[in-house]
Amino acid sequence: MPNHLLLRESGSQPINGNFCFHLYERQLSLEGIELNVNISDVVLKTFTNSSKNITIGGASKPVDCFSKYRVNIVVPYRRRPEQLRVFLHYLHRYLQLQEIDYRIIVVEQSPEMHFNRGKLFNVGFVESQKRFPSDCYIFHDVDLIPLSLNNIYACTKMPRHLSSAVDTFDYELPYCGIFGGAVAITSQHFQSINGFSNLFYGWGGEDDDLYFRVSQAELGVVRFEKNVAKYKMLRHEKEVPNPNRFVTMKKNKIIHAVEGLNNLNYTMLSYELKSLYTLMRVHL
Ligand code: NGS
Repeated sequence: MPNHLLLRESGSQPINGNFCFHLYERQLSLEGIELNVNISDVVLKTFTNSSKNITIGGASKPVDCFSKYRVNIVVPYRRRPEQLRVFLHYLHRYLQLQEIDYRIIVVEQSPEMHFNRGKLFNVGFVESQKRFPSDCYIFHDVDLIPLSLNNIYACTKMPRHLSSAVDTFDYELPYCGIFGGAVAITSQHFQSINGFSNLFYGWGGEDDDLYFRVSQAELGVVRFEKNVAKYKMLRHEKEVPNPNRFVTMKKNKIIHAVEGLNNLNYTMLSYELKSLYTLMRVHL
């Protein structure tokens, strides 16, 4: 499996010391970072105060070795504080165990419109590339928790569907083109497919549309085996599906090249470096 993973920007070398060995070489386990699905504000504050090596804005990298993998993790968000707390509490510890050089970026949509997951990812990508560029992105839902440490949070040569074995689907793929949840893709590939569509307001379709874009560009998709790509989905009420999603998907099959990153518009309402994440609040 490690051979499939792309190393961070070519040419990067540790200035002092050595590359990290990472987990597949050390066989650590998740012991010690068990998942707690009820994290209060107080618990998260205690975690923040006690956690070492997370810099303001929610970035971290190993201190005693040079990580082979550097990634920006973008999380679209609105009104799910309980899940965000659980996600941050778990994911920081998980990524630190994996010895990844990472930053967590939360992109929060203002209340006026229906939630637009794809567009929030596009904004997170564009804004992050301006401020803290990375060759590798993970587009990640806040309600998904990776359960195997071997699911290294890095990019592969082909775009990777990370969350292909989710507990709510009995760890099976519900259909072969499913491409939602958590996806890793290089910046170069993401740019080449013109990102996500901006047109999906409401639940559903934007991830299938991304799969279409990736297939059209013949990039291929990779998934790791079931016991590696295992996730727990945190409980939440089912979102109301967007009734227009099939029409939009059909239309996008023609216009995807001119609809996405290249015609993205939004208003940044605020930009804040929180202790455990970088927060971008946007109006779409
Ligand atoms: C499909 C949706 C996807 C969604 C997937 C799984 O039906 O956007 O279900 O959803 N596609 C359409 O509606 C066209 S889940 O059960 O994980 O919420 O990702």
